[in-house]
Amino acid sequence: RKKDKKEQKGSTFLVLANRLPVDSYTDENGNIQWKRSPGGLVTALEPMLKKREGAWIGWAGGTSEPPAPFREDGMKIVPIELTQEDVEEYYEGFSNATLWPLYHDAMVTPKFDRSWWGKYVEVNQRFADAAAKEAAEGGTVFIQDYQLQLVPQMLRELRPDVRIGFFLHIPFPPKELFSQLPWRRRVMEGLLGADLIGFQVHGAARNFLDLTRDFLGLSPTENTVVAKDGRQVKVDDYPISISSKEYDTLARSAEVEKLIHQYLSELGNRRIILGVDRLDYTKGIDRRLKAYREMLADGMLDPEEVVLVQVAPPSRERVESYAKLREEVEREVGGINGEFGRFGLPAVDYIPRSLNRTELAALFRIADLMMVTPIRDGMNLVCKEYVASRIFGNGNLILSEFAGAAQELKEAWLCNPHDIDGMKEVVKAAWDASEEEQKRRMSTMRDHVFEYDVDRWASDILHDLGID
Ligand code: ADQ
Repeated sequence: RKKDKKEQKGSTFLVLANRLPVDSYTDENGNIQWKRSPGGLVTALEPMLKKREGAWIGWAGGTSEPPAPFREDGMKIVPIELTQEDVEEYYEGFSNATLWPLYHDAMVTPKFDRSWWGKYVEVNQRFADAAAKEAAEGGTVFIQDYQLQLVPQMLRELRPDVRIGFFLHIPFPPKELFSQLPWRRRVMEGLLGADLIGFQVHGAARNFLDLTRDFLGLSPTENTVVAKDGRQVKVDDYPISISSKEYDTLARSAEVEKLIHQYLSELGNRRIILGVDRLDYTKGIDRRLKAYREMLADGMLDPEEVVLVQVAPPSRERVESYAKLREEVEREVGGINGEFGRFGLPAVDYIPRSLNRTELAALFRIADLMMVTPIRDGMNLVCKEYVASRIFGNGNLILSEFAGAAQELKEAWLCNPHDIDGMKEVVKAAWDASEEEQKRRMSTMRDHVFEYDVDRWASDILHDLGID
């Protein structure tokens, strides 16, 4: 009863994200049940959601009518409905075929479609309305990512009493690219409705602040800008991270040990190069395969001694460029295996599905070289997971300069994925690195990843939002 009363007053801490932190499944009696989906963000925000009267507003996936709000794991879950058309225009369209490529260096041409924009506005308004209804007087609302950039302003208009934070998980582009967006001022103004805007890296925060001057005529300083209505908005970088200790513990577990034996016997007596990415054109999988193929062809690597394990679950398959990428990657893998594989021993072991954390931890532990080679990436958590899993303090992380994580993991073998020859040299150097050299680099990176874990990220950003 006490809870009901509290609920009527609304939530004092609200998270808004495109997706809910739960997935639905049908139990043995045919009823729909919910279980928490794995992910660092929900783990990091959980203490605050539990401490306060917490709620999470988001889309459950799918287009069937969502259930009424319910409680799960100590928080209130508020599902947002998306119709088929919403999914096509707001999500697959404006979010993933306009903003995603534009914010990642326009490496795939962004599509500017006016009806997609209209739907983006409409769905952002739906999220803002739901938050306005749900938030307690003077509460805090923490909005996530590029799908919801208009919500801060929309929510402020409805509820000037709440504190609003926004965090962008992907890069924020420089003026030269952002200028292409026909609705650029609307997006800037949308974001500026927040009290705090967080980015992954300093450069992204800088890009945003510069644009407040160029497009809105404001006068930003190092970390703040005063909006047109006189509010001070804090703009800073908050590099996101992982639950490092959890990964370390998992990597030492008996289940992982068991899988390691299994994998090693399946992969033969060869050293392992590993890639783990969502199948996305930003991740540089094609360049990695090209460099690997050339190294086999040049004799820099011997196919008897090496295998590339590439885990790449398909994502966003209904967006055209993703379907195309999948074909290209699969053709290249087939080509490499045709040329360099032997019966039962492929040169590339391609796994086109998602693995669970135990399986990933086992792969991280047996990978001599981990290749994280995005063309552009807001942060990239896979490289941090590799570092946290290297319980013996050795191993080689090859990391693109264009991942946000490269700002922190300076001891990695850094590379430019556009420079195939350069990348081959770096792989070769890492391949030949002594145990001592590996440990020197890895121990510094481990210290960093353990100190700056996702709990540290959450406490830093929530502290600056004024809730501790
Ligand atoms: P993503 O682009 O999805 O995230 P990333 O940070 O590397 O990229 O991965 C997120 C998670 O997915 C990781 O925990 C990883 O283990 C998992 N994952 C990746 N491949 C997997 C596989 N094959 N099987 C199972 N799990 C897999 C966006 C931004 C990033 C930013 C994050 C968080 O693009 O730059 O780091 O958000 O802010």
